Amino acid sequence: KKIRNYLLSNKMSLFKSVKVINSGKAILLSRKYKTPLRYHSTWLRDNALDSKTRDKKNGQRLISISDIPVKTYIKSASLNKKGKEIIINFLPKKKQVKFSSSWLESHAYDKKQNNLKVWIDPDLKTWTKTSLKRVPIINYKTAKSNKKLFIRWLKSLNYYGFAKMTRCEKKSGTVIKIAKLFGYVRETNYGKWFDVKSKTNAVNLAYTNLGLQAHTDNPYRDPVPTIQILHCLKSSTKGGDSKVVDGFSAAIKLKNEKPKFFELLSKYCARFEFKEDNGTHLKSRRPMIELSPDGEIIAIRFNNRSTAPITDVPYKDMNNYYRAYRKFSDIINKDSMSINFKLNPGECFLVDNTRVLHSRTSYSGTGSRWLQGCYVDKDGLLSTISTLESKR
Ligand code: NM2
Ligand code: OGA
Ligand code: ZN
Repeated sequence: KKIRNYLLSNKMSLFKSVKVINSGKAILLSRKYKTPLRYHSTWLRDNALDSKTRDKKNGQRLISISDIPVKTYIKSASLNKKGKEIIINFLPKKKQVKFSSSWLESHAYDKKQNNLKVWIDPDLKTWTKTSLKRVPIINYKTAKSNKKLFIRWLKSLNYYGFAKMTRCEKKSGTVIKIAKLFGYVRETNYGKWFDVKSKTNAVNLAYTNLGLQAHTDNPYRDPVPTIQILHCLKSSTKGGDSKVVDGFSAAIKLKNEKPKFFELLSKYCARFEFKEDNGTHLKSRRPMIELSPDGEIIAIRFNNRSTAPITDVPYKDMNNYYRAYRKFSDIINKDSMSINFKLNPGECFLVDNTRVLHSRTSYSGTGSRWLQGCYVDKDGLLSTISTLESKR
């Protein structure tokens, strides 16, 4: 109990000792009440924080891997400042480096192997209709004036891959103003922003009044746009209702119910394509469920309208691949998976387009419906969250 209380009350550990191990090829840092941590000599040398290794102004690394001798080893290591600092002496290239113990701890890699084969970033929260209790929502004015609420909302957008904004202006181009609150617009062949309206001779089915099955945008693009904003200017038609579905949640459900199907959709590349007469011809070859090399679900690509003939699944697996595709679609279309709403003028919603799918029902010819959309890069969103948080 004493140990538990200690661990709960102290974010930082007490560092007990540091030992050179493995003939100088590594150190072992012992901590009170916690497992020890090991670090290799080359790793330590590469990550030194002194001004000859890292530029004082911008923090960028000044040395390259070839500047570090292959035979780099640790001659000695000791704790300093009551365990708060570690001093390391390297050879054969003589060099002394100091690390703060807490820095080493927060950059530890000597962890228990993650035995989960498939996993999702623990900083994200997957959801379904019933588990997403409250849609992250903010009004435009608050987003501009209240840092604390704005950061919370941005974090939720990343956490759930979905958020709404209300009381935006009902003026053309507002979607860009919204984008610029946190990031940079990604211009594409559709423009910096685009009108989603029913048109004759539409270059894209999004520009008709047809319903659109839940999809991620632009899977034919490489890289895909990562955040999408859709802002409503007019909505007096019947229909045109919106839906969003967490694709990561759908992928996990598929894996639980049909692990073989999950494997097929993540192992084989699908193909996506989009062609327009104005000189646009986009093609990509990527799986519908993309995993990182160590099994993290990193992206969903799902778009019936733009899936090209799939030619990278061998004959023996194609039948099952289509069964898997159908099953994934069934899961995505389930009522229990989606949040349904109608977007009103002045409102917009944002999705992480690498993860959350969106859809609309078909709508009537009477009345008018006008949305404007744009794409924003997610790295900028994450960067904004990170810098706003560290400023606070
Ligand atoms: N628009 C709205 O990915 C898609 O083709 C969906 C995208 C045309 C930019 C529609
Ligand atoms: C789109 C889209 C949804 C809508 O333009 O990509 O999915 O509600 N539109 O019109
Ligand atoms: Zn779309």
